[in-house]
Amino acid sequence: MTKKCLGCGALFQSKYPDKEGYVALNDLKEATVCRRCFRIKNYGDYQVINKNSKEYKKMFDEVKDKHDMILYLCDILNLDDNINEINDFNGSVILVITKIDLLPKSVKEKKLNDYIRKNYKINVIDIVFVSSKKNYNIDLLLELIKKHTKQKNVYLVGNTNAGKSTLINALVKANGINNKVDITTSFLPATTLDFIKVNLNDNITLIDTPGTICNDNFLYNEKPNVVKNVSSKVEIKPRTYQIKPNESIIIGDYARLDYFGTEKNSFTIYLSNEVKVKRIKLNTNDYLRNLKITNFDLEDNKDIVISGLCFCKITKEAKVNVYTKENVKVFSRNNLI
Ligand SMILES: Nc1nc2c(ncn2[C@@H]2O[C@H](COP(=O)(O)OP(=O)(O)OP(=O)(O)O)[C@@H](O)[C@H]2O)c(=O)[nH]1
Ligand SMILES: [Mg+2]
Repeated sequence: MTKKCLGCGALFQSKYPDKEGYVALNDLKEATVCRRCFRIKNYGDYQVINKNSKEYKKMFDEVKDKHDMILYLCDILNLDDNINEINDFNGSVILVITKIDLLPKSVKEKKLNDYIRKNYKINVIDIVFVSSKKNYNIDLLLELIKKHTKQKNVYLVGNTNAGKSTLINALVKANGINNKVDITTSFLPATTLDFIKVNLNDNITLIDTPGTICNDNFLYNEKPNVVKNVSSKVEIKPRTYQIKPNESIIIGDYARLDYFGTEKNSFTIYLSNEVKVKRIKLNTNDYLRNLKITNFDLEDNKDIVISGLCFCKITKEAKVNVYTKENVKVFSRNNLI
């Protein structure tokens, strides 16, 4: 009988140590997780599995065609137009905004809810803001799932790292029936490799899916030590700068914002607390100016978002040049906060 890894969903195999699902032949009978999951869970060690992004896309498209309940997860720090793809799903969708513990507590859920409803035209049963880490709104989501699930299956979809596997572990724990579930989670992309079915109760099965890989996200092009550095683990302390015309903000070794305005402006950066930010006079140096440039001519109350790295709230109208690595998506949107 073919066995699947309970941590990542990969089929077990004993032939190729570098490929997904590897378990040494001697351990095959007893093993519940593959060697990669065992190492992530026990040593925080991570083995990158090179899976073709087409394979992920195929799995995602498969779920789009289903008429089951869908939980579409979006990390609050990664909110962008991609969530409009919710309307492509045949099933009924609950939008779950994750990692809400990373925003300052002063940010009101109602305001975020109104923002999403106003800025994205999505067809959802509800929007729920959760933190699996702080067990926030997990019971509320559990109730909604039980209330709206008509067929047995509930699929969790969304970008890689959105927190799907962490949320399933939290939902199952909160439900209190099946307490052996421990899907592998990690701060690096592409942790879950195949569908993983978890029975919530006799009527509902939660199905974890491998996250979509967006190659234009800062995180997906960086080495593990950089990903670790820029991934927020605790509440972000926003950093506000009163910027004068012809000043620049340097974000770690990753991005630069040059400000060309006519008057003083306020820039508030939401970024991992571990990344250093410096303000300099524009012409002090050319650091990071060799990177891709994106020009913005913004009205007042806009955010500049560097996908996967940070967002910067700018109060007044502004001309800003942003420098980032070539394939990273940079865009503006209305102020989220
Ligand atoms: N601060 C915070 N971090 C979270 C929360 N939920 C998940 N994370 C972290 O986010 C990272 C990704 O979580 P996963 O559950 O592995 O994400 P995933 O969506 O299953 O990712 P893939 O399997 O790659 O598709 C891990 O480092 C988690 O600890 C949360 O509520 N708050
Ligand atoms: Mg996962």
